[in-house]
Amino acid sequence: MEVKNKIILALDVPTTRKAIEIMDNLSDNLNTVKIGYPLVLAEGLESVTRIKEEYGCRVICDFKVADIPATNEKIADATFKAGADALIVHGFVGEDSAASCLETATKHGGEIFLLTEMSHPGAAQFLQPVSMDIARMGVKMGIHNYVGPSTRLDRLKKIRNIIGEDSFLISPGVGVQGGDPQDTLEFANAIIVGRSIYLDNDPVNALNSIIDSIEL
Ligand code: NUP
Repeated sequence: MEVKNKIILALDVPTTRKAIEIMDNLSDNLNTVKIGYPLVLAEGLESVTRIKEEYGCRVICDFKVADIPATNEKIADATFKAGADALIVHGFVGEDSAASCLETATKHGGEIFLLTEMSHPGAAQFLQPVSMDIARMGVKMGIHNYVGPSTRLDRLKKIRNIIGEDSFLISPGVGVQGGDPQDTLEFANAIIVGRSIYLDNDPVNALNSIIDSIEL
């Protein structure tokens, strides 16, 4: 997977219209976006289909899927039918639940990203003690793509060591949450950035500044 400028835009905006307005200005410098609950709960999975059709970009659906295998399969099926290229899946629910998403993704020619440790402070409360085990589980399952935190680079480095250099690691937490783009890219293949771009008065300039600050 080649992510243009190593930046994945998190489109956590309330309407498809707003997402389109942002993408009209930024799409030249991006080929991958992440769409999650904020947009899909407001506008439906059609928002995924629309963004995909309009810009031809890769769409990662951030639904942090965390249910029993039978329900995960239905969630994954609907997501890929809407046009998603990849789906972010929680690992803490266990191998069977993640495997259900992986199998469904493969059936559709799509991919999953396994979420290991999250970037917010609360991740230290319950998730952190098991996040490296989640990464190990992913390796055992043959999963290629992972999500890890840019807010704790010592932990991101450990995740990279577990999953190996050939795996693909994307990292949220850059900007508003405190992570640094270039430092994160020492361990991650691409960074996920949302508010630092779409809340800026000048999103084009905000994106360009991040691109300028990283070694591509
Ligand atoms: O651990 C995670 N942290 C995180 O921020 C896993 C995520 N998927 N995210 C998502 O990344 C979060 O939901 C948001 O869509 C994006 C980061 O956005 P921002 O902090 O750059 O605005």
